Amino acid sequence: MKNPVDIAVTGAAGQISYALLFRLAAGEFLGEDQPINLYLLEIPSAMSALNGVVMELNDCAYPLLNRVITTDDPNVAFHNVDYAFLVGARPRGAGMERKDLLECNAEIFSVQGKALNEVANKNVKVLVTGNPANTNALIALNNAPNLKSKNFTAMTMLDHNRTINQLAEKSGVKATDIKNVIIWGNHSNTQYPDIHHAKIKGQNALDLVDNDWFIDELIPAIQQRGATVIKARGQSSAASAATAAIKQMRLWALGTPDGDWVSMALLSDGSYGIEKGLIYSFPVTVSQGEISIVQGLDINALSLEKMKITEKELHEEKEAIKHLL
Ligand code: NAX
Repeated sequence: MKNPVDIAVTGAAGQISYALLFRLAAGEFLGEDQPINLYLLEIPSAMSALNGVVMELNDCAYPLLNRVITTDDPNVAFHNVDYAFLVGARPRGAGMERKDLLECNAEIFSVQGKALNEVANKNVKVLVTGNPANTNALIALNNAPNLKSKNFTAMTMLDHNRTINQLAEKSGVKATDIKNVIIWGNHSNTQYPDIHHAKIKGQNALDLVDNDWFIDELIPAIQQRGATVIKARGQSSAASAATAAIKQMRLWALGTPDGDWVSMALLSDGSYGIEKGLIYSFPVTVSQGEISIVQGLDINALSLEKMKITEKELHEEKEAIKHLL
């Protein structure tokens, strides 16, 4: 048996974690020969609920689950961890402005960034799911000067998967027949799901589906998908978010398949003219744990306009919390 890897999950008593933890413990992330230790972080008022989740984890008698540690202290939760799923965040409360939401999450993610900096494994991979995910990731990485900025990504894999699914449904093929979709920008309703480079069974997607459907239906459907799920279910996406979190971290750890890319939000290096220093979703490939932004894609005027809209929103989010960076 391999040595256990240490995995932190924050917001561990929340609904995404309830879908995530059991699948991590079952081996869906790193495989069925990789034991894990789980470090679960919550706020004090949620510790009782978290203990209930741990009882259930233990009741599964998972062969791969070596140890479970629960805590409300980030310095304990991130001690030597190899992977950190930052799921927990403050939801928007009644009467809360967007700026207030950004600020109180900025506080949470600056504390967690500092703790990661101090106590995590220097190669820790940090995936931010908690919203506003891109800007939360920016704050965490800014508070972790001893870690490489490429150790931080925010999650746009759910948006990526949603786009694959809608394109597969529209063209009557399986999700595995779809390749090379892209989510550009922010995990918000300004994101730009782009299928100009997408392939359906190897053929250009836009030769097979109508351009008007892409513009008038697909783009808004993906931008609004989170709200559509809430309307139907009465709660936000949880199992699909957990699936996306496992997929993003797994591909980051083990590499992307040949001939395809995925979308991840990471620190912009200026690729495609996007402002450096924003956490922006790009098409990426991963090899040996290193993420590379796919270069050289043709960007038409429509795409450029939409990429700039979501860049502007991220710029404004960064401005709103600038004093905390
Ligand atoms: P829940 O409200 O069910 O759970 C969040 C948990 O985080 C709670 O148990 C809370 O006590 C905990 N928490 C709050 N502050 C914390 C802190 N400082 N340290 C540790 N734990 C803390 O939310 P859930 O549905 O699980 O969603 C979690 C986050 O994911 C939300 O911010 C949500 O908006 C975001 N999402 C992001 C998605 C993405 O694609 N990036 C999609 C799904 C989801 O909407």
